[in-house]
Amino acid sequence: MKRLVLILAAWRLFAAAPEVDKVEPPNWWVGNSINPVRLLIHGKDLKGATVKSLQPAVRPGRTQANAAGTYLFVELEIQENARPGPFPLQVVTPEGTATAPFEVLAPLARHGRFQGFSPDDVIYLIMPDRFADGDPTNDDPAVSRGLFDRHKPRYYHGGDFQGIIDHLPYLKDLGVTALWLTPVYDNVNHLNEREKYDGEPITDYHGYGAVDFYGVEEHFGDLALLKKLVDSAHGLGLKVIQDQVANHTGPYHPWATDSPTPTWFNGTVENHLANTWQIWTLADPRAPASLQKSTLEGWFLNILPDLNQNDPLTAQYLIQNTLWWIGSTGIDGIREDTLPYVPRSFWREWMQAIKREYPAFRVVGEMWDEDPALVSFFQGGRAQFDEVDSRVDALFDFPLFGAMRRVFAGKAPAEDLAKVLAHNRLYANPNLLVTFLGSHDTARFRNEANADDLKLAFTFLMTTRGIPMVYYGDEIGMPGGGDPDNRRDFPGGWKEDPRNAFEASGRTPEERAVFEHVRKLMGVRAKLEPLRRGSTLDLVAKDQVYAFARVSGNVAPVVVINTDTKPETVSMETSELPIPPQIVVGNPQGARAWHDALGIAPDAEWRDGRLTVEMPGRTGAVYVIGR
Ligand SMILES: [Ca+2]
Ligand SMILES: [Ca+2]
Ligand SMILES: [Ca+2]
Repeated sequence: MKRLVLILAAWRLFAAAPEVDKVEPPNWWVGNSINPVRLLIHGKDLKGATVKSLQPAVRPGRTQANAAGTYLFVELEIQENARPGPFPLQVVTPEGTATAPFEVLAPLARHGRFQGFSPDDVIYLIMPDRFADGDPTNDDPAVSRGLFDRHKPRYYHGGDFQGIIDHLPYLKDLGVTALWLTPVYDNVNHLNEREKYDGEPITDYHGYGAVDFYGVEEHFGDLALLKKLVDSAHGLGLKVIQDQVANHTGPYHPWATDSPTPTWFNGTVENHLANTWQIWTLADPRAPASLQKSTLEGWFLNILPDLNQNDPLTAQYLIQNTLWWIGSTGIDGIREDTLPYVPRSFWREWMQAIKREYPAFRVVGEMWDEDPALVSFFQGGRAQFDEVDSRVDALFDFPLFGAMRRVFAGKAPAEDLAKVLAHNRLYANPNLLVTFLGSHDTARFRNEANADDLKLAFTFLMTTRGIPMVYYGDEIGMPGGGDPDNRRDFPGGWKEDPRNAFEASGRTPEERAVFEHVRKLMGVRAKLEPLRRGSTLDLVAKDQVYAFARVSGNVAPVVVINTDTKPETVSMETSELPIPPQIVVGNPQGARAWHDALGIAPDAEWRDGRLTVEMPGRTGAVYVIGR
């Protein structure tokens, strides 16, 4: 008995008052669909702590700490009558009391925010570090000194939110309607020694290595500037899509060595599976869970801690984090990284939570595979064999990406485009696929094809079904091989650059030609509703020609693409096109000029039910009736 008293006395001697240094989320809204919200408090000596509120309108519930006493979960119910403003909470143990800062926010303002995206949009992908440097004072911040060097392809180059804000008018003029920024989470403030490039450590300038899911990377700006970016974009009629990652953290996230629950990650730093990328097993009814395990739970590159969405506390943390970013910034959509490596049952729950709070909001998931049968499995809209409907709205069209790259580089017949689109039936909604010619993860198309090939590919991209996406710099035909060469700085984004390709006068003749073509295409797509919303009717699909109509109501622009270097006479049967009868009535000869809305190809002639055109080599046209 005496001994026990001594031990207790010693414990009391060493036990210290609780300390709090972080609360996630730092604030929450009155009237939110998630209520109570579950806070994750970080600090010291939190074991056994209870949480008290000074006002009855905010009611803390049960608490749960980790064994180390460094993390404390507490549910917080926010009553409708809670007054917006600072609402510090008291974290109490027998040893003392700490204050946990928290703020109650007024109900969300929704007008012009959380808009979602659709085929009416053209997305523009920006890596914030590589687009434009609007604020040289954050190039080499005090907290993360030494990560900035424009001569090193995997160091920070100085691009930031202000640079994007400064160039919104450029993007508006180009004709894009939505911006996708690669992740803006706070990434590690020192060199990443676990990845090497040319034998040297790198930086996480790309943003995919979060160390704080509620923080903003200091090289880019802060939360207030991100909000300003979104508001400024909205002011010009541009939407913003945030890149989020729920599959893993960066290698240096503090959770990696001190996790909030024992099952926060799949495995530990010392003992985990490596990812085997076998996505196909996830869509295979015959594959046992043991075969799928390394794909769902394996760590990327064997170093990125894989979050365990089957831990209900992890799942709720991730869901609240997503809702918090949306509500805090006003963004319109999410591009979700590494989608297939997370259980689809989690995505269902996550998507339901998003739509409950933001009904028009949309998500596009990264599901990188060129097999439409596999990609379509991951699109929401219907339950698959496992009875799970992921509810994920959109996916990237990697199958069409692959075909476009081959066809327009002259390595495959034009017919291959139609063959990929023939798989539309596999998707719950093929019109919500995001179509693209390249991204930050692929070599640039200009690297393997000439400017004319690129222009022709853009003609197809901007006229086929789906939501087109343009990778920054592709609109001027920027070159660049695989990562990191595909992430060069946009010329003119830095004051010291020798020329400024954001302005016509700073572009080379080739850049000007590509830019003007892309700009014109976006204008025609905006003007011709069927190019965005119409169904697709194939008219000709053969070795060097692909022709199709986009049909909406009684309007049907006809797109003709000749991938051959020689001119080609293209004759199309049009009996299934909804040509307005008054056109025929007003023209007793039955002949009618169709002209190319792009102003490139000669007129097509419609006679006796056939549309015929003499298409020049390597040319695409969008035919519409009359002038
Ligand atoms: Ca900067
Ligand atoms: Ca940082
Ligand atoms: Ca995973």
